[in-house]
Amino acid sequence: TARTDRREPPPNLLAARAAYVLRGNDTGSLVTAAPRLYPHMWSWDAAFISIGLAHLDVGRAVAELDTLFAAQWSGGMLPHIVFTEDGADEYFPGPDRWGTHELSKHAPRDPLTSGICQPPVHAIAVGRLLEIARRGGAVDRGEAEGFVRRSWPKLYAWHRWLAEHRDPGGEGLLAVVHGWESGMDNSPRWDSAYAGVRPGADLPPYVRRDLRLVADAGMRPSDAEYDRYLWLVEEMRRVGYDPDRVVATSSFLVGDVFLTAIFAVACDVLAELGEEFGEPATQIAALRGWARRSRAAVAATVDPATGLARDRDFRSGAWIGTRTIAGFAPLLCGGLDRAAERALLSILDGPDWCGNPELTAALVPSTSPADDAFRPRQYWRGPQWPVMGWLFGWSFARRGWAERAERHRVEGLRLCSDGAFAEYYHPLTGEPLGSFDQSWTAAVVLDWLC
Ligand code: 9YW
Repeated sequence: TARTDRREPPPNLLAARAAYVLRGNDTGSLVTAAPRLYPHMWSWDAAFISIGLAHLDVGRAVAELDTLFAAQWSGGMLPHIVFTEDGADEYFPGPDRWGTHELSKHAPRDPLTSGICQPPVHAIAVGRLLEIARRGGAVDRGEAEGFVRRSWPKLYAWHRWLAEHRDPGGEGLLAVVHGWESGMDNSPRWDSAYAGVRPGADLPPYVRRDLRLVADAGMRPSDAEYDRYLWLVEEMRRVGYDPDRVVATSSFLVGDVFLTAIFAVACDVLAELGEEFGEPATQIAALRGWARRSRAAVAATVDPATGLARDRDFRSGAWIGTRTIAGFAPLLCGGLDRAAERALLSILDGPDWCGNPELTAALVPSTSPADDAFRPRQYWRGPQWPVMGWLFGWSFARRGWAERAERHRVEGLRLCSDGAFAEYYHPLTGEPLGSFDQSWTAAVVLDWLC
C-alpha cells in the first residue's frame, strides 16, 4: 500500500490495539516477544516491552524486568532468551540445544536460558520506566523507585560483565561472539565474519521451526546461515560457556559498534540513576569510565571515506563497511567532533537513507537502499524496524534534538498506523513483514502515543 492509501486509525484506537497486543502476549509472568514465532522472553525485547507496559501498569512493567533479572547468570550476564515451559517445543534452538544448565556453572537451572547476550538497553528502559511512573501517582512512583533501588546492582553487574569479558581489544569496542548477540541476526554486517565460520562435520542435526511460521521463507535467514549459527553454539558448548574461553575460541568475534554505542549511553544513564539513588561512588565512577572509553571507541570506527561508523572483525582484523543502520551508532552515544557529527546527520537525512523519497516513512532502514546488500523484505537486510526508530528517537531527545526526535515519532507512527504491529516493514511499500502482533512494536507505539 502506498503512503497515501493508508487508512489511519485515530491514535486512541491504535493505543488500545497496542495494549491489547501486550495483554494477549502476556503469559502472566512474562510477555512473549511474539505470539507464535517467538514464544519466550528475549532480553532486549523485554526492556522495550517494559516501557510499553509502564503506560498500562507500572507494577506489571516492573515484574517484566524482575523476570529477566531472575534469569541473570551468576557472573552478571543477562541471557538473550529466557525460556518459557510452554514454548519449549515451539522454538529452535530451545533449552536442550543450548544445554546451559548442564554445561555452565554460571547459568541458572530455573528458568532455563540461552548462553549468549543481547544489546544492553536495560538501563535505558529502567530510566524511561521511572520517568513514566513519575507522571503518575505516589503508588506508581514508589513502585518504580523501589525497583530502581533493587535492580541497580544487577544492572551494574551486567555492565561490568560486558566491560570485563567483552572488550578483547582493551579499547572499549565490545565484541559479539554470535550475530544473534547483536540483535540484528542476519544483517549483512556479519556476512564476511560468517564466511569465516566453517561448520564441522560433527554439527549435530537439527530441524528449523521458524519457517513454518512466516508466510515467505525468503523473509528469514537461509539454511546455510542457520548452520553457521548452530555451529557457533556448538563451539560455546564445548568450552562450557566460560566467557573468556568463548572469546578465545569462537570462530566469530566482531567488535559491534552499535552494541558498543548502546553500552556507552546506557552506562551514562545508569550512572545518573546511581547518583540520584546514592549508589557507591566507585561503581558510578567505573560506569563513567566505561562510557568514556566505549564512546571514544565508537568514534574511532568512523570511516573517513564514508563518514559512517564500522564494526571490526577481531579475527581477521578487517573493518566492516557495509552501509547498515550501525553506521549511525555515534548518534546514539555522541563523541564525534562537530564536523563529523554534522556530516553523519546529513548522510542520515540524505537520499541513501531517511531522505530517500521512495520510503514510506523516514525511519532508518536496517540496510541502505543504495547498498548492494539491500533486500527490502528480508529481516535485517533492508526492512525498517519500528523499535530501532524508537531507539534513535529516544537518543535524539536525550541529546537535545527535540525536533528530530519528534519527526522520528511521527514517522514511526506512520509506519505502524496499519495496526499490524509487525516485526519489520518493507521500507518502500510499508508492507508489514515477519511476525505480526510483535510485542516490542506494540510497546514502542504505546510510548509514542502516550
Ligand atoms: C530469531 C525477538 C528477536 C529479537 C531479535 C530478532 C529476532 C530471533 O527476534 O531474533 O530467532 O530470529 O533478530 O533482535 O530480539 O523479537
